[in-house]
Amino acid sequence: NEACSLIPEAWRFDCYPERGTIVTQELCEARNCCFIPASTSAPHPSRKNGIPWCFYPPDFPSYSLVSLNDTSMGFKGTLVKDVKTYYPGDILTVEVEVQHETDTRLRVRITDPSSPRFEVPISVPTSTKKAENPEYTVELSKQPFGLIVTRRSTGAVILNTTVAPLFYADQFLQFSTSLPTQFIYGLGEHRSTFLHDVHWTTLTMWARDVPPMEQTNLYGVHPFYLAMEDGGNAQGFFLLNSNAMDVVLQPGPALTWRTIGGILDFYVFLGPDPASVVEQYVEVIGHPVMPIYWALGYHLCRWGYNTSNSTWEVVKNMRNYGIPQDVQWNDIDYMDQFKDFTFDGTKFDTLPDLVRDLHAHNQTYVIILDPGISSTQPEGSYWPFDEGLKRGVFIKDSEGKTLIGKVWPGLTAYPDFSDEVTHKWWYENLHRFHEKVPFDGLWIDMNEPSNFLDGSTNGCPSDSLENPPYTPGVLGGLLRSKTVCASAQQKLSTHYNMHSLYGLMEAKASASALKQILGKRPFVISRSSFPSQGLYSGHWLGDNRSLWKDLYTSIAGILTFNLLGIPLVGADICGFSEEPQEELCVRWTQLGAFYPFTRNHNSIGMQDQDPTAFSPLARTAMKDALLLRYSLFPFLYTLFHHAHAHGHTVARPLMFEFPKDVKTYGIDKQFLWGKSLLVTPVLDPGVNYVDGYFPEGLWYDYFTGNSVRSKGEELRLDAPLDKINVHLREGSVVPTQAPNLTLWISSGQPLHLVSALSDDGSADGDLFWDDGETVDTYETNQYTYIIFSVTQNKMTSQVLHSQQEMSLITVGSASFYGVQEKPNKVLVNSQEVPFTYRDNQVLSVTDLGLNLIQNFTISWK
Ligand code: MIG
Repeated sequence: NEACSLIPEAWRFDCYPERGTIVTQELCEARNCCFIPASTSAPHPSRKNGIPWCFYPPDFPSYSLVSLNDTSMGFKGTLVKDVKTYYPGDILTVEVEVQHETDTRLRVRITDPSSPRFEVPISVPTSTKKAENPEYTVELSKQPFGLIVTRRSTGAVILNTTVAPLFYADQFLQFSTSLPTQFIYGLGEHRSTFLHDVHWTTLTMWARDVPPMEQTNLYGVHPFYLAMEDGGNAQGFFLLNSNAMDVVLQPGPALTWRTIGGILDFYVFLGPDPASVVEQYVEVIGHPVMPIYWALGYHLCRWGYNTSNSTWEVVKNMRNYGIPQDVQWNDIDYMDQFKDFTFDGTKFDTLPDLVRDLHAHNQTYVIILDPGISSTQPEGSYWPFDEGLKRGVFIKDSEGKTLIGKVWPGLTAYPDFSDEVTHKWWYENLHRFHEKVPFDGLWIDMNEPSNFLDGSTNGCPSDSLENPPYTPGVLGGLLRSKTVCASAQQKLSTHYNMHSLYGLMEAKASASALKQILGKRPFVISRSSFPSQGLYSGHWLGDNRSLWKDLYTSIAGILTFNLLGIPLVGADICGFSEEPQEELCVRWTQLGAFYPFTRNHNSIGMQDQDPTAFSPLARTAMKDALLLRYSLFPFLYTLFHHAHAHGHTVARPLMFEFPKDVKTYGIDKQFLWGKSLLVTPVLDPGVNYVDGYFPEGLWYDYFTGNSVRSKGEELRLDAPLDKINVHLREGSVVPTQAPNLTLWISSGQPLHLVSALSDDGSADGDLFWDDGETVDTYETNQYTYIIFSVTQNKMTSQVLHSQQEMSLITVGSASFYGVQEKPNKVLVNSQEVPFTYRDNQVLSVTDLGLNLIQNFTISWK
């Protein structure tokens, strides 16, 4: 067929995505598709990552648009199709609704007008007024139906779904679009480079407990991408769907969404810069919460401390060595036979004392909780299960009986967090346990939910939920693989629809319970995640290994989650599984000091890897890295405020700040904090230097103030084992504090302001400050917000908001990098003060004692 061979390989859309079938010409043609063996790929690539041999012809039957009406938000049309596809449950008439929600946000919903289908139960903004000056235009192709969205200002195509047919069957919904360029990011949770590879990559989404590896579905699900257009504009796309799905990237460049349930409900974001795309996305899914201050301190954890006393020992050693630590954690070994809401009365008999000791030292304590509730305890001996059963909080099997799986405590039932009744029960459990062990935060693990069995002790029925006509490329090949049955029933819907929402809903229940118990901002770290997760928790990247490769891939993971609206994210510092290595652990602690969430965690049976376990040299290097983090707390805290208030990223890819510089697009060995601080970690063994890319401009060594001017080039930096390279971008002011053992202490210290002047002598920065733990201080005006700006030899602080009862810190000192000539005098609020000036153009003043909430000036002549 000539029409077939005219389709370039890069634009062939797979007509036979089923795995495990050798696609023959016969099978392919039975689907009315084109069959052309491709030289460079196997007939049925097991991971479907090659050029498809069987692909849709241009005239493949699809929907046509038969009517179109204006609505208050845009328009509504009806699509019909007369030929059924080879998937059962074809819905031959569907409705498409295009809503011009804002000038930079378009929403499209394709639904079944004859019967309601599952929709993801997260709250999204509702608009009632059509956008007045949309930055997009929407064009429809009638037959076959397709949607073309372009950027009004440049004509760039944002979405073009005419490239392949639309499918809308009960358990197979699919559409494809062209991409503006090959530069595409997001689509979590996967282990990959920050920049995705469009050369036939299938990214499967379905929450799964598995140590992160390439090309498989992992713990969380995030159907959102950000893509770059030629010229440096950015666009975003979000498919609001929780069913198991494949996302296929191909070199067209093009992308296919293939999901097995729900509806097609998606958002297009116009940016135009990458940061605005993320802001617009976060506006839809919800802004991440402001973390409690100590969440930004150093966290120490391991699986297998084995006793409360040995946990305590480490805490004491840390104090003795003067290494900062805010939070101590325990893993499942604190529990009595792995049962939630219990602790081992023998090995962990001193746990309550340990927690009291932590509190006495202004430190906090976090426990792990798994969702599985032991179902085999003698009746009357285990309240969580007895009471849960009574209240009907557990997930049911397809026959309505409590579904039983198996996790650490043996046989377990799974709380159904889609039910409010379960939230109440969860809260009561936490409340009762908190009376015994006054924990401060929660680590919710295993919430994919994980199951050591496939499905349940009774297996799963054989029905269309368990064996859908098409199964995405989930690890294990079955939806129930290492989780509960897809056919299980939850309050809101079947597990088939709800599975990947489990971590989100457990986080919601946990955060709300903690808030009630403690009356403070809840601290929750979750393994599984879904869009909106940032409203309730942070995330860690799961079971990495103590390998250099894993040190490197952690950066892409952290940047991706920042783009997904979950800025409080970190990887297990020094690696979870495999034995720790000293040099790696030092480098990892240096990089980890710049993870938004900084936790050292280790697997059971491995050698200790907390900083006190190493040689004095290594230990000191780790301590220095952590002190550096603590000194930057005011800056980091302010970045989290901007994430909360405006949807900004905290750990930020270079391309966000330099979208016109294509050389930054693939960078995932370096990143920024906010717009200002460039982190260039060592990621290789045995070296004392590191190469890093510096976008065009002036950069200052954070520690010395020495400047380098880059033309947009790679520079080689000294990096002995005790050093991590950190540079300040020209034009920034960063607030810091003298570090100490805990953030409680250091955050009471006077501020030191570091200004890195640009060529024209200007710089700006800001500070958000509050009591660190009260819920919603921003919303209820209990905070201070100050901007600092430097121009023409003068720094001005401007208090934009100050509404704080408690006593405030002072501004103690300031340094200015890039002051080109030695001043004759320096004035603070027009009073002359002593100063120092070094030949590397650094001007410093100390002993200022300035009241933070009064405007001040520092000037020099
Ligand atoms: O089946 O609680 O990812 O951080 O140490 C393993 C024990 C269960 C997996 C978590 C890991 C944790 C471990 N958990």
